Amino acid sequence: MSDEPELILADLSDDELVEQMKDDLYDGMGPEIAEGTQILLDRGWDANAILTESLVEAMRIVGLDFGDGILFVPEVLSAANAMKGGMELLRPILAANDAVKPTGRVVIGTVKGDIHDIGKNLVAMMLEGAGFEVMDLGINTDVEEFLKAYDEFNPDLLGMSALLTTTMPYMGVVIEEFEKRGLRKDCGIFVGGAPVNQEFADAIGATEYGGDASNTVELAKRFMGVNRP
Ligand code: B1M
Repeated sequence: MSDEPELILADLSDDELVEQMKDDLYDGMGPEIAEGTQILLDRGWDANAILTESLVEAMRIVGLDFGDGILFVPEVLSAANAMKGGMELLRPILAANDAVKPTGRVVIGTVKGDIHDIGKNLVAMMLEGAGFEVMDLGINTDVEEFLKAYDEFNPDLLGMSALLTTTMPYMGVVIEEFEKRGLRKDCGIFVGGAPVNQEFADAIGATEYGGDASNTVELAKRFMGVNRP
């Protein structure tokens, strides 16, 4: 048995709790992440601040250590699962905005070959919160699935996420196909994900590059204002 006193998350100050949550996410401690998230919510924290200051920041550190060979896939997966536990609590808050009329329709997916979905889920959640109707195609989405969703859902926007340098070129494949079929005039194409940048987005002819989830929502709202007065 350890002599260490039991750590009670609720006894920590806000700053201490945020630091502890970063450690816990790094260690893949799902229940502690859910508990910490709930405590911050109960203390009146904004859902966005909880996301950026604790969950996303912790995942950034996980990514750095993964890149440096300090962490391996199983540990990263546990961290990702722990993060999802926190996000589930934030989802209803980020997605709830009853006063908002439908702003537009979005089809979103992580592109073929790529199974990273945390950032894409965050973008989808926040778009929902801004009143967009979102059809989420999940991960590993190929061009046929994007086209089928376009036919079924008639979106104003198509969103693609890629986290790997090897999968980001596939966004260009999808854009080219939409272009070829003359679908671009009715549908903006947004791209994002950690390795994507403005230069790449411009090179493949995307309508917009979303650096993070809130910036993407702002761009999407602006796009709707400009294109659908
Ligand atoms: Co992966 N992985 N991973 N991984 N993983 C990265 C991306 C990596 C950078 C880690 C590293 O080496 N430092 C590296 C890629 C290197 C490269 O391409 N050059 C990498 C690698 C190599 C791999 C594997 C190949 C590892 C292996 O198997 N050997 C493998 C690939 C599997 C595959 O996809 N085929 C793999 C697997 C995994 C896990 C399954 C273990 C797990 C994913 C779990 C999941 O998503 N359900 C995982 C994770 C968690 C990561 C890191 C650590 C974190 C990603 C994340 O969730 N970030 C990541 C390192 C990193 O990115 N720093 C890494 C938090 C999230 C909120 O941020 O997704 O960037 P992000 O989203 C942001 C913005 O980018 C933006 O808004 C979001 C919120 O603000 N955004 C958009 C995202 N999509 C958008 C779309 C938009 C607009 C904005 O418009 C539509």
